[in-house]
Parts: sequence; C-alpha cells; structure tokens
Amino acid sequence: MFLWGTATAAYQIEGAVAEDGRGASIWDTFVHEPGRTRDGHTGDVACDHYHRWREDVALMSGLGVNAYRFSIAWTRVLPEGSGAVNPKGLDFYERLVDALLEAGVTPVPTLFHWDLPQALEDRGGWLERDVSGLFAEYAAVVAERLADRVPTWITLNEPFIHMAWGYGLGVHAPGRALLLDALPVAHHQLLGHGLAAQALRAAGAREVLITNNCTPVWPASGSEEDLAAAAAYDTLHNRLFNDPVLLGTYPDLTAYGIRPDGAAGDGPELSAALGIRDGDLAVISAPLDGLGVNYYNPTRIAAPADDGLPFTDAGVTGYPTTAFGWPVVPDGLRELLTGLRERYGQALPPVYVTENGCSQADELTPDGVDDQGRVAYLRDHVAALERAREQGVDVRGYFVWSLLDNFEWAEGYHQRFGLVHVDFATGERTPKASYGWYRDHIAAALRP
Ligand code: PNW
Repeated sequence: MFLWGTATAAYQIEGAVAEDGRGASIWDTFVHEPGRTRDGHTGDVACDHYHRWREDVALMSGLGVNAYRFSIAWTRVLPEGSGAVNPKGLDFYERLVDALLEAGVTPVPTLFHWDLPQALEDRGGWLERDVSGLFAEYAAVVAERLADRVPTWITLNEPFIHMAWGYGLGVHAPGRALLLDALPVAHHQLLGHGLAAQALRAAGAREVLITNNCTPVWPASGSEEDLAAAAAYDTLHNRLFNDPVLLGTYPDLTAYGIRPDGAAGDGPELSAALGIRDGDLAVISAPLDGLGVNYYNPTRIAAPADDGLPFTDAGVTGYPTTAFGWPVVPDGLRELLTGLRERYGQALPPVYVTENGCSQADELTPDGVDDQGRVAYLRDHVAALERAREQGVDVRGYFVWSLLDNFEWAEGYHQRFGLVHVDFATGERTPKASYGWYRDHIAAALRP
C-alpha cells in the first residue's frame, strides 16, 4: 500500500530536553551560543511533543495518514552517545510506536536527524571514524526494543545538509566552518548508515532506507563553465551521497582538487581525503529496500566566484517563493524522480518522498488558518509525483514536512511548515486548511 504520511524530527518538536535522563546533543549546545539562531530561539520546549504526543497521534488519526516519519533522539536512548542505555528514553518511543500502531499508522523512525550526542562531538563528531560504529551500536539498541513492531527504518536524514551546513559552513550544529575539510563527515555518516543497516537487519528490521536531500541542478546557461559548475554541484549535493549507497563507488571529485585513487597529479587522493578504507564501500552499498528522497526545490548553478568552490549558487528566478525564499517548482519533483531513475536504472530501489512541504507566514484567525498557498503547493507536488509514477518511477510513499509547525533549526520559530498550527506560547494545536485538504486527498487516494 502507498504510504501517505507526515514527517517530523525529534529536536524540532519534542522539547523536554532535560527530562527522563536525556543527554545533551550538539543542537542543545549550538542554540545556547549567542547569535547561532534567529532571535536566539531554542528547541528547549519546541512543540512540547514529549508531553503532548497523544494529542499528536490523535491529529494523525484525524488526518487519516497510514504512516508517520519521526526521528529518535540518540541522547534519550544513550545520553552519552555510547555506553549506558537509558530505558526511559526507549520507553517513550515504545509508547509512541504502540499508540501509532493502535491508530493504524505505520511508524517510520529515522535514527539520526542531526542531533548528535554532545559527548561524541567532544571526541570529534562525524569527523571521527569511531562514530560510525557507535551509531550502529545505538541502532542495535533501538532495534532490539522496537523491530518486532516497526517494519521500516531510516538510518540517516540528509547527510549532505548535516555535512555542508553543520561542518562545512557552520550555520547548523556543530557550527564548524571547515569547508572541504568537512568531507570525511560524508564518508563516516555513510559508513555509519551501512553498519547501522546491518544492525537493524540483525535485529529483525524488514525494510531499511536512507533519506537523502536531492535537488535537480540547473546550469545557469549553456556555457561550458556553467555546465562544468553544475556538474560539480550535482556531484557534491546528490552523487556524493547516492552513488556510494546505490552503486558502491564515490563520484569523481577532481573538481574539488581531489585525485582519483592512483591517479597522478597534485592534491590528495580520494581515499585519503575522505578516510575510506578497504571494505567500506561494500558495507555502504549493501542493498536497500528503498531510497528516501527529500525534495524542496531545484538549484541553479553558475561558474565559480573566488571562494575556492567550483560553483556559485545563481538562484532560481521566475518562480513564486515560499516564506523561506525557496522557489516553488512542483515539476522539479518529477524531474528529480525521473532523473534518479535515468541515472541509477536497475540500481534504484523503490523511492519514498520522505519530505516535501513549504513554509508560510500563516496567520491564526478566529476561523483558523487559511493556508491556501500550502494547499496549492501540496496539490501541485503530489500531481508531479503522480506524473513521475506514470513515467515509470516506482514511488511508494509521500510524507509532508511537517505535521506541526516546529523549530526550524537556524530560523527558530520563524518558518512555519505545519499542516497544524502551533501557538508556541501555549502549545495549542489548530489544524490548518491544508490539513483538511490532505485528509480529503488521502481518503480519496486510499478509497478501495
Ligand atoms: C530539511 N536545502 O532540511 C530537514 O530534514 C528538516 O529538518 C527541515 O525542517 C526541513 O527540511 C525544512 O527546512 C533542509 O537548503 C535544509 O536544500 C536545507 C535544504 C533542504 C532541506
């Protein structure tokens, strides 16, 4: 059955950051440093989902979704990242899973949505190879408790954004601006994915996915320079994370000053630059049951400026934008999905759109929230997904980001992505017009 769902992430909704033995993550640290998030907003309380989860499950029942993608906070389960298990953390997710199952909603947990235990960051974070193995140990602990009831698991969320924004540019936690020196974070996350997949299967998980943030890359012109820059960006954003998993190889990173292994010339070789060892790619490329794809918008790329990167973001123009300033290009979803099919062919497993949605300056009135812009956004993206299916792409699920307005990382509470409005002063939830639209759409789609 096609999965119609919504998605959230632990740090963005749970709050209760010091309750029941939860340890600190890099996001707890980051948000309490001055100037890191807009207006200094933090996820200390967020949607208070940790206390209001029953209400949120009821909202999903009302919506009629048959799946819910949420993430598990590593620090609730292993407060120090490794070592002692905190049973209260596992209890929380077990209660949630059981309530979802009772409501007819398939739980689809993600094990890592950017909230690395601070204790592991203190040891170097994802720059350190050891963290890959510790991630798999954490996966085993969670799966031993829940895999008897949870069929489908996602290892990582958007390892590209975590590497690029967290370690490359420093605009997300852990706030490190290492530029290309962040590349080992790609390999260590992917190795962590592969080792965690083994642990999940050993514990009885039926389906294992990874979620990558993918973007169609549009060259700003047909010039040779712009085409080369677009190819370089596509390599970094898309291929660096899809190729190893689906093909068992890394893409050519020559544009980034990295030589293929064994090739003559200047600069480090690929394996040295990323920290790849013999056998790693076999672990990373073990067959998956699905590829999770998060789609928000295409990217338009031009020849490099002078900042050491082989591309510049030229900005997509001529389309409406969301409150975040992101262009609204529904057909980009079809283009992305058919492009994956063309690039990977038989190596592409079934695809799940694990996030899609938009931020809007939604206003709560006595009549509710009339977010017609979001209704149109979702309607048009679902239509694009259907076109991709007609063109032969095996798409098996669609998850709206997000069920609730929530803590939008560096933007704090300034971007609202929810189908449900949240008053962050009181925690009160109010379904928006888009909630009604999605409910009706799902009911029609699932009608026998
Ligand atoms: C995703 N981009 O992040 C995350 O998985 C969510 O946690 C987040 O709330 C949501 O999208 C909305 O931002 C992204 O620049 C961050 O392409 C950046 C990009 C895309 C997604």
